[in-house]
This record gives sequence, C-alpha cells and structure tokens, in this order.
Amino acid sequence: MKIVDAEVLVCRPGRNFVTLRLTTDDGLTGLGDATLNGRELAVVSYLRDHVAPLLTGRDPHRIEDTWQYLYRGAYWRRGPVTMAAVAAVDVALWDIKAKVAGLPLYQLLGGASRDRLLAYGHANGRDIPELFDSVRARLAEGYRAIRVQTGIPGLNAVYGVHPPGDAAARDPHQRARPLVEDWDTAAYLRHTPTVFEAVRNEFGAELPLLHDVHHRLTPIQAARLGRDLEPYRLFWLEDCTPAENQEALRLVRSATTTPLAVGEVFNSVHDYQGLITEQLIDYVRSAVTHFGGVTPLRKLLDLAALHQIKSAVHGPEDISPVGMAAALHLDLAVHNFGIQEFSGYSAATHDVFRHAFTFTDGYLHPGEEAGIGVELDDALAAGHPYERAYLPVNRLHDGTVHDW
Ligand code: GCO
Ligand code: MG
Repeated sequence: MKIVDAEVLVCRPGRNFVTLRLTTDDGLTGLGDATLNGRELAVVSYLRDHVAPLLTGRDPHRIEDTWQYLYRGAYWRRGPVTMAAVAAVDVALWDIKAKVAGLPLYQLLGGASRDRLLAYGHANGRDIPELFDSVRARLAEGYRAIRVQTGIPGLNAVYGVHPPGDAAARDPHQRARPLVEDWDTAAYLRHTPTVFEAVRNEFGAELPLLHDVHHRLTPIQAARLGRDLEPYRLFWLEDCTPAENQEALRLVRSATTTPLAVGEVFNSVHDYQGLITEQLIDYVRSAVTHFGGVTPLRKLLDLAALHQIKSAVHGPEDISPVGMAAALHLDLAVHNFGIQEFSGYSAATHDVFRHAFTFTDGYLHPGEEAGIGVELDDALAAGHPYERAYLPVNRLHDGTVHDW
C-alpha cells in the first residue's frame, strides 16, 4: 500500500479548521487535524509546501517511521506549527491503519480500558447570576463536570467570558483583528475565591469544578490563589502560571493542595519533563492536534502514568472533530484517563465533519466505526471558506501586554 495523495482542506464552519486528507493507492483515506488557532495558514503551508511532497509513495503502515522521519528529518524540531503538521499526518495514518484492520482506532491502542469518558464543559458569566444560568445550562445538557470562568469587577473583557447569546461576541477567539481584553491581577485574586464560594453554596460540594487561569499569574500569585481556593475543593486549577518556567510550578506545588493542570500549549514531552518526573502537576493537557499526534501523546501519557498523573486532553471548539475523535480513541484506551474537555461544536461544524463520537449524559465515546470515525464533506466545507482570524490579546490598565 502506498500514499498517492495528500490534500490540505481549510474551512470555517463557525471557526477555521485545517484538515489533512491522505489517500492510498487502493482508495482508502485518512484524516488528520492541523488546526492552530490564529496561525492556521502557517500549518497549511508547512503541510502543502514541505510535508506533502515527502508523503507520496510512502507506506502508510509505517506510522512510527513516518513520525520519526518528519520529526528528525526536518532538523528544526518542535514548536506549535511543526507539531500540528506532524500530528495531522500521524492521525491520518492511524485512521488508515484502523480502517485496513476494520476496527475503531482504540482497538489498535490496546482496546477499551473503560466504558465511557467523563467530559467537562464551559460555564461562564459576566457576573454571578449570569454564571449560575450558564452552570445550570451545562447541567441541563448533561455535563457532570464544569469549568467556571467569570467577569471581574472593573474589567470590561476577560478570557472565557462572553455575553450569552451574542454570536459575534461569543467567538472572541476568532476575530478579524485581535480583540483587546483587559486585566488586573489584584482584582482577579480578590474576586475569584468569592466566585467559587458562591458556586459551592449554590450547587453543592460534589460538582467537579475546574478553573483556567490562562497563564496569567506569577508563581507566588498562583500559590496564593491555589491556597485561597482550597476550601472549594477544585477538580483543578489550570495554567496558573506560564509553564515554560517549570521552576514556577515547584513553588506553587509547595504552597497548595489544589490540583494543577498544565500543557495545552506544550507540543513535546520535553516541555513537561520536570513537571512530570517531580510530580509538580496532576493532569497533562496537550491535544493530539498540537502534540504531534496519537503516537507521541500515547508515550507522554505512559510517562505520566508512572507518576500517577492523568490525561485531560485539550478539547475546546478550536480542536476540530477530527482532533477530538483521535483524542477520544486514545482516552478510551489508556489506563490513566482523567477527563476530556468538550465545548461542543456549531451545527455547521457537525454537518461538515460527520463523526461517530457521541456525547451522552455527560460522557463521551468515540464510537465503533473503523478508523477514527470522522468523514469531511468537501462540498459543505467549500461553503464555509477560510477567513483570517486572531485570538485576543491581553493588556493591563497601563497598556502593558500581559499573558492571554
Ligand atoms: C481551554 C483553552 C482554550 C484556549 C483556546 C485557544 O482550556 O480550552 O484555554 O480556551 O484559549 O484553545 O485557541
Ligand atoms: Mg486552557
């Protein structure tokens, strides 16, 4: 069997997605997600101009060799663009191999280690009443674990918070020009514990609550927040400080028992090294799409398992259904599954990407279709052309750019 075609499809059914489709000489196809929110066309070029010419003629069954060939053969290793492109190839090859075997991908990864996958969804509100309505809406949709993000008194636009029902504002992650959000760490640190006290008083002690700090605190500020949130028993505090500085997590870890989740912006096991071996985190957040594919993410999760660290694969709406499906197959197979983020998709996205995975009663399952269980409808995709879009930027009151 040989790869005879590698095509990169870009569409925007509500938000931009980049999809690689590989075709073999006997007509089998495999899909891979190459979406990098805000820098999509960089990955398109990496695939079209540099990788695709190397794939035609290769044996699609040689997944590990192809991964090593693309990783080591490029010379310039790692980074979000490179690893999103490599991931798309990796997942497309696993899709093909599973289709040849006539099995859902998880069966090739060791079979099911569980019956279903606990999901978490996003609740947010500009204020507490709006937040409560959003939590109730997620509970009504079946979610059994909920990420909580709120507005902050004195700030106009904050990560993860958008007016209910406002379609344009609902998508701050995809704007024609970067939306400028504002930030005040002191106000955030004062306000956030009061939010979780209110949520616990309203929704009880058992509901798993997650919170994403989104890289914004210094180590000591993150330590303070982790300690202040201990009474509310969070499921985790995510990206509490920019984790390129791995020393920072050592300080935070020594100060608080609030569980820590890190890694959605990481694209290599080397980004995690000390965090895992020194047990400084509790969940690893990388997505199949941004970590180079199923092949390396499985290896990362096996390393994490040695340190009782669990998976929590990144799954917002900018991970396409192709990347989501690949994650669910891996989630089902590994022993140290933790939780799966699932924000859901627009109706147009569900139409363009027909998928076998399901979300029922708060749990996900990849389905039993051979391969990863996703097909892309080219005709429908063509009706949703790419439009350049940017993630927001974050500024302090004095205008200084801050981490978003
Ligand atoms: C999350 C992430 C997202 C990112 C987005 C960037 O935890 O889901 O932080 O909200 O901001 O994926 O493209
Ligand atoms: Mg996050």
